[in-house]
Amino acid sequence: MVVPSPMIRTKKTKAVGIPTIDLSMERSELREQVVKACEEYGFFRVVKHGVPKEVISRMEEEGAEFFAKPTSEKLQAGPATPFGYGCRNIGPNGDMGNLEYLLLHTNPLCISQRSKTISKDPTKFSNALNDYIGAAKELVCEILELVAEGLWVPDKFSLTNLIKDVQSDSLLRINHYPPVIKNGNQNNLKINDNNNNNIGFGEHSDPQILTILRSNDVGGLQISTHDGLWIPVPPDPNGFFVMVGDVLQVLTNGRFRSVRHRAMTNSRKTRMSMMYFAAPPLNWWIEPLSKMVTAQNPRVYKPFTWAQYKKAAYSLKLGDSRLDLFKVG
Ligand code: GA4
Repeated sequence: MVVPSPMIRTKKTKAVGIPTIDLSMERSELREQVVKACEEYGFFRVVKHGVPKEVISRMEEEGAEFFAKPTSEKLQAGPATPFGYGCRNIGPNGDMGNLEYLLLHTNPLCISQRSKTISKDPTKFSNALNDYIGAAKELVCEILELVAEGLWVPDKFSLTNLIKDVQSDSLLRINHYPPVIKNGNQNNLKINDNNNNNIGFGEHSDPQILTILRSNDVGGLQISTHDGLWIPVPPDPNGFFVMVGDVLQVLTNGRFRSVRHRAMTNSRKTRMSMMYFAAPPLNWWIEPLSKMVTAQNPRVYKPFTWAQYKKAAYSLKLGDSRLDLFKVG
């Protein structure tokens, strides 16, 4: 059973409901719902996910504590090239957003090193982070198992194996969007005086397999439907949002499509979101699962390693479409 979610009327007056999936429901129905949501939107919300509230709130508190620090202290955790504290600059090719963030590799060794520059109590910070990452990873595995079952892939662990490896290149990002007042003052961040100053983080898809997003109760996230309509996503601090990334598009030979999304700023409240990006180890090969390639659905993508894909992503702008570079023919 799909839990009814609020209907949202977009500017073009199409009413669209964000799929909401209750993870406590019966497995056979669950896998169908997950596959349907991945096909239709590449995006859904999960409720009754089993992640303890305390794991989420400890992470949220650590994030809030970090961003409340004076800029000079935050800068000690940066620059985010590629990991650490970043402010307004996104990636290496001139993309900008109205936000500050922490971008971290999920490897426990990297976390214990980084925590020293982020918190006065690095052990507390890294414990909160590791617990959150562990819970997000479990959630991803549960969803990927359901995907594999729902697509009748013979080995139901073929997708989860990609991220369970100790060498997995998964990342954690905490984004902090202070309120942006048009032509006025903004806490900490200088106003971006162009027409896009209500964009917090520009339109893009995530390169990885799956993203688990959680935010506080402040809206701002928008997703694009396959026919190009932008839908605002009502915030839900008790739920998680799941996004299909580029690699899952490849693995399903295009049956799922990675969701394009963006974050808008808000003029009154601070938004904080946390994303876990589930990725394989750098040297692992990615190609459409054999079950997904048939005479009717010939192979769309060439094989490539995650390192090759990452390199392509980092050589392009945030909103560029990188998947086209890996198409057959
Ligand atoms: C988008 C998803 C993740 O936030 C991210 C981003 C990364 C970055 O901020 O450094 C990228 C962006 C993201 C895709 C294209 C490249 C790389 C910025 C950019 C211009 C951490 C990721 O893995 O890819």
